Amino acid sequence: MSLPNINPTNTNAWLNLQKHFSMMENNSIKEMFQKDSTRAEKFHIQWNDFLVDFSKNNITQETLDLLLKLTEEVNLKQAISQYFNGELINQTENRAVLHTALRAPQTATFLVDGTNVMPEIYEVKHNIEKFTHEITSGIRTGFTVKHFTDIVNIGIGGSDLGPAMVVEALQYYKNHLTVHFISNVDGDHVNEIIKKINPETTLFVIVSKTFTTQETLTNSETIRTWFLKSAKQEDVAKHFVAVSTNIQKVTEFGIDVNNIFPMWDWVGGRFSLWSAVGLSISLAVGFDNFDKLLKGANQMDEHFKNESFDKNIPVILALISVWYNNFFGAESEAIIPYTQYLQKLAPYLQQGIMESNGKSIGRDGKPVNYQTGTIIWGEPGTNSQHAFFQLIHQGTKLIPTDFIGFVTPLYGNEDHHDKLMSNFFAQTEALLNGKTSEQVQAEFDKQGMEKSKADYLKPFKVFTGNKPTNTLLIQKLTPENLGSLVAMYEHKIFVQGIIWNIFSYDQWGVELGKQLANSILEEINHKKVAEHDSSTTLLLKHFLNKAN
Ligand code: G6Q
Repeated sequence: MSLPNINPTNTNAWLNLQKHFSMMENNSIKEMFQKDSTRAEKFHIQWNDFLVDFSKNNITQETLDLLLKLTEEVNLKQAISQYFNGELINQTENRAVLHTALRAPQTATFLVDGTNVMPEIYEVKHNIEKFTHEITSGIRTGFTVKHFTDIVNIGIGGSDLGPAMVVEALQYYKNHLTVHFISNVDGDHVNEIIKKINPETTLFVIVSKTFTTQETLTNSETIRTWFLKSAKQEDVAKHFVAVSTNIQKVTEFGIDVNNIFPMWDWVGGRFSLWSAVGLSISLAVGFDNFDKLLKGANQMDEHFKNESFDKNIPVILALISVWYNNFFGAESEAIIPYTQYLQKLAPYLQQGIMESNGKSIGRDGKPVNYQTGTIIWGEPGTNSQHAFFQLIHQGTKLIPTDFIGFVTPLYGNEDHHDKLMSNFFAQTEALLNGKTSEQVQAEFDKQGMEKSKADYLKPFKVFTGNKPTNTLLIQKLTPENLGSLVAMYEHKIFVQGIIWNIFSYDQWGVELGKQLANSILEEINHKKVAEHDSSTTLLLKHFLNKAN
C-alpha cells in the first residue's frame, strides 16, 4: 500500500491553524509564562534519560490540539505502521525503509518481500563483533605482523557523516585505535591523512553502499597505490575491508570476499550508521558500546511507535517545527549542543534533514504549494554564543532553536560543567524574556550614564525576546542516549515528510551531482569544452588553460 497522499493545506486542521495563527502571530511567550505558572509542567515530556521542555515556544494547548488534529487528517498513525512494517515507502526507488530493523532485538520480525531480515542483520552484527575483537585485541595484524593502530574510513555522505559524528561524539569511550575519515575527492584531503599513517599498522575500511561513488573509489585507489609502495598485492587482503551492497564491484577492486560486510538496499545512506557502515564506530569504541548505541535508538523507536502523539517526543518536535516553518515562515532551525563532543551533530543532521525533506514535489507527483524542509545549522555552545547568537537574539529572522545539554559531564569537572550549563540555561531564558527598555534604563542609571547618551544607546541594547527554543536536557552523553537522540531526529524527519506529503527517502538531487561531474570530467580529460552556458564555458576554459 502506498503512503497516504494528502495535501496538508487542504485539511480542516490546516485552515484552523491558519486562523489560529492570526491570533498567535504577535503573542508573547513571556506573558503566557506570567499568566500560567504551570506552563512548563504542561509542555514537557520526561522519557528515560531525556527531559524535553518545549514550553518556551509560541504555542498554546489549542495550537497543539490543532497540530495533533493535523496528524489525524494526514493519517500519520497509518504511515508509521507502514514505515515499521517494511512497506515500500521509498516509493520512487521502490524500497522499504528499515533502518529501525538494524537496532531491533533479535527476536523481532521485519519482513522484506515476505522474508524476515533479522537473521541476516544478526549475522552481520556478529561479524562486526568478531572483527572488532580481532582488531582491537591484536589477533589480526598487518602484513609485518604489527598490531593495528589506525583505522581509515573511506566513504562520503551517508557513508561518512554518521560514523564520523558518532566516533567524535563517543571519544570518551574510545580505545587505543585512532580513526581517520577520508571523504572529499580533494586530493589534499587524502594526502593530509596519508601524512599521519603508517601502511604497516593501518586498516582501511571502504564504505560505499553502491561502490560506484567517484569520490570513494578515487580515494580508495589512491590509498591502495600508496599502500602498495610498501606492501605486496596479497597484503591488500589484510589491510582493506569494505562495507557495501555491491559484492561484485568490491571483489573487482581486489578486496577479499571474507572482508566484505554486506548492507541492504532498504537502508538509506543517511540512516545507515546502525548497519555495518558503523564498523568504524565499533572499532573505535568497541562492539559493546556500538551495541548500546543501537539499543538506545531502539528504545526511541519503541517510544515513537507506541506513545500517544501528545506525549511523543519526535511527533511533538516535528509539529512545532511545522508550526514555525509553515505558519510563521521560519526558514531555518538551529541545533546547539552544549558539549564539544557533538560538534559534528549539526553537519550530520544537515544531511539527514535537508536531504530527506528538501523536496518540492508532493507524493501526488505535483509541485507543492507550501514550504517543506527547513535549513539546519548549528555549532556547539558556548562557542556559538561568541559567534552567531547575535543574529538569533537581535536579528530580523526567526530561528527556532534546539538546545541540547547534559546533566552530568563525563570527566566530572563540576566547575567547567556548571559554567557551561549556566550559559545553557541563561541563553534560553534570555531568548524568551529579552531585555526591556526599562531594564536597560535601570542598568544605565546604575552606571550613572548621562541622559543623552542613554537615550541614544537604549534601542541597541533592548532585546525583544519571544524567540522560541526547545530544551533537551539529557542525563549523560552515553552511547545509549546518543542512539536515542539520533533516532529522535530520524523520526522527526519522518513525521514532517508525512505531513508535507513528500517522499523523504530518495535523493535525486545527490544523483544529479554524480552524473554532472562525470560528464564534465570527460571534457576536462579530453581538454575539450562542450556546449554550456557562457559562464560555465568561461570558467572551464580558464581552468583548462591554467592546467596546461
Ligand atoms: C545518503 C545519500 C548519499 C550517499 C553517498 C555515498 O542518503 O544517498 O549521501 O550516502 O552519496 O554513497 P555510497 O555509499 O553509495 O558511496
